[in-house]
Amino acid sequence: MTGVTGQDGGHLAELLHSKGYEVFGLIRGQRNARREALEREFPFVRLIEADLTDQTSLIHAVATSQPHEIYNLGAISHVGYSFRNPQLTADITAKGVLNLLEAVRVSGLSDSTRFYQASTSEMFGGLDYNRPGAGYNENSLFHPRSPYGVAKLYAHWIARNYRESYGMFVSTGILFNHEGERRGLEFVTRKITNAVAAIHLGLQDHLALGDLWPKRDWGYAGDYVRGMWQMLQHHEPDDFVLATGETHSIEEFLTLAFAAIGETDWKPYVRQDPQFRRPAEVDILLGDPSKAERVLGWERTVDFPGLVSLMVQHDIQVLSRHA
Ligand code: NAP
Ligand code: G4F
Repeated sequence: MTGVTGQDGGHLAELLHSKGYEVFGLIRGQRNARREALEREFPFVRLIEADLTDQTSLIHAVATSQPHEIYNLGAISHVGYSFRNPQLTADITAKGVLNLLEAVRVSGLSDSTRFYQASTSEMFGGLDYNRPGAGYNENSLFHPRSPYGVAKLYAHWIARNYRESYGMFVSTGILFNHEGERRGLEFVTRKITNAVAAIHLGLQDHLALGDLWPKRDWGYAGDYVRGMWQMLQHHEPDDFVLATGETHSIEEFLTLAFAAIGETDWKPYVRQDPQFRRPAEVDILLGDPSKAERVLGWERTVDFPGLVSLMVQHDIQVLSRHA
């Protein structure tokens, strides 16, 4: 897998290990603290040095691992960061996928390797004209609103193109936001739960955020990586939406997160800071996961209140150790 140091990479490494897989994870950069942390947490993952922008390293990684399944999770995945670094985002999040698909093809493994591409609900864009009432599904219109969304749309179509052109087993998962205890602190849910835990422990007195009205379809990452695995076990490659079918605003997330520490009003603790606003916003995301439920038997174990509570409790535990 690529992206083994990320949120989904951690959940997926655990899942594949529990199923008896030999797991190889691509890691970039020089030996550092992150690599050591990864080696401590997942001693069973065999690390290969490679970067999605470096074709030779990917060919080497494919030759070393001879993969039956590839999960391409590596990307610049933060939407705000992609506005500040659009070219880097194109190189990694878009062209990186092409580099990896080509590495498989030139290695002669097109017929034996199954490939999962991490597509995203950001490709839909959440604008009035393309917003279906029952939620976006696999046939909905795309209108990406960020350099990240545009790069992912290229990645999505090049993945589908390799399926159609070369008959490769390439499946795409169009995943709506998924969160949890491994979520990066730069994403809004974890930023909130980490701050709520810090406020509860007296380590912080407020939290600065951007716009609070956007709505997201938030699920639990552990459930979503199981869906990725199910896509590659299916008898044919396809495209699948994973979502909860519910959408909530950031204000609703704040209400539940502060309620978890006994605070009924979050407003005194939250300041708005324009630096966290984006040049173009995705107003509302709502997904329709009925195809994945019907065809793959995919199901979720964590609901929205359960997700918020799990994250706040986790962050209180982590911060208590350092308080
Ligand atoms: P994440 O925590 O941000 O992890 C991203 C991973 O990509 C990290 O392991 C990072 O490695 C790696 N990466 C970045 N640049 C790379 C490069 N040049 N070469 C190789 N690897 C590189 O993301 P996530 O939340 O786990 O998401 C996994 C994938 O699903 C991403 O592609 C994301 O865009 C997509 N997705 C996520 C969601 C969601 O809600 N989480 C929804 C839809 C789609 P470093 O540690 O070295 O930076
Ligand atoms: O947590 P976010 O940064 O996630 P976003 O932009 O929805 O993207 C995530 O989900 C996508 C799937 O739809 C993935 F493809 C992508 O890789 C990533 O995992 O922001 C959520 C909302 C946005 O409307 C943002 O403007 O929260 C708003 N927000 C308000 N204040 C903030 C903040 N977002 C962040 N990160 N930080 C803030 O302070």
